[in-house]
Amino acid sequence: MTQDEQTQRQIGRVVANHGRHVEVQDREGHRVLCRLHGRKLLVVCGDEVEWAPDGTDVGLVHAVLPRHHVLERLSMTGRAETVVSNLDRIVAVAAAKPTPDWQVIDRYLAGAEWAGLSAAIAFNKCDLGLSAEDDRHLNDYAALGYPVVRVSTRGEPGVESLGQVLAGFTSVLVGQSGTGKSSLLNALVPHARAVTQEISAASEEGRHTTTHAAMHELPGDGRLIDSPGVRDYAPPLPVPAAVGSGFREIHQLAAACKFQDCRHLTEPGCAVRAAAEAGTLSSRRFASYRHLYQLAKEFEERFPARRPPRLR
Ligand SMILES: Nc1nc2c(ncn2[C@@H]2O[C@H](COP(=O)(O)OP(=O)(O)O)[C@@H](O)[C@H]2O)c(=O)[nH]1
Ligand SMILES: [Mg+2]
Ligand SMILES: [Zn+2]
Repeated sequence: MTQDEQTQRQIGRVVANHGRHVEVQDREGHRVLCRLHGRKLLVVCGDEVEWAPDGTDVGLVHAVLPRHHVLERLSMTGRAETVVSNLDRIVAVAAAKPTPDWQVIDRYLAGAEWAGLSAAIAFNKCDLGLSAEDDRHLNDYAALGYPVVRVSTRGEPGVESLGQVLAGFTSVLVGQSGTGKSSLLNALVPHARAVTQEISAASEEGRHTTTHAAMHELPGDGRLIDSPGVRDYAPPLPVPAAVGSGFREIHQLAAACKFQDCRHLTEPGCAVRAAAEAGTLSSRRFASYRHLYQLAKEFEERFPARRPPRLR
């Protein structure tokens, strides 16, 4: 590296990721399109990077600085793939339409617990009404201590409550396609102009309009990342014995199980199963736990060399 290159290197933040190109925001808030130096460099939205102008309008990213909290997903090969980095909070978005998949929400929440990330839930499209069942699920999450907001980008109740949940944090919107993540971003950040799409009437499923993660500055304080929707999300799984720590109430109940290493499946004296039978633990949450436990077991058997993530 020449002296000249050295002095030109600066620290910036990746605010959009287009594959081999990324947009880096410099200290003055200007966005610069950059190429990645070397094929091995893996960069995600939210990364702090060392970059330098390379004499054209396009800059060059040389290195990624150490990341703190990250959102990861489990790949088909059992690996953890980083989706976005340097986060404070994930906001799981569900909506009156398409029909909510609460198991996916539970997987996001469990992943957040394992990763040491704070998590909130936004229920969008309340203008379409809120079923008694969805309302009950939302109340259950609020009782567990997760911030829950009911919002709409089309009229009442608006998005102010979500703005309050996001203030001062770097957050990412996650959840099924078509729940209105990009619309929420547009409502909160007037100049974001994220692309949104009609839900196809035939499948009731949103199509993936958002193709890459992008970060926006919230008015006031805080940053918000819109992410591509996923049909089926799973976080990197810890060893099966640690799966319970992704479910706050199960983690708490487990202290009263007869066996310290209780998996809450068939063991006698299981306080978790007893709570599910008595109705004090949501049977749906318990089902989500068992599902993730099985998945963790499967991955352990299929990928014995895999290193499960360390819990935070
Ligand atoms: N009725 C209603 N429709 C909404 C609301 N928010 C978004 N939509 C619609 O839902 C569809 C999917 O929105 P989009 O933001 O692309 O969802 P994303 O896939 O989660 O980013 C679009 O047709 C939006 O206009 C809302 O609050 N109420
Ligand atoms: Mg979108
Ligand atoms: Zn138990």
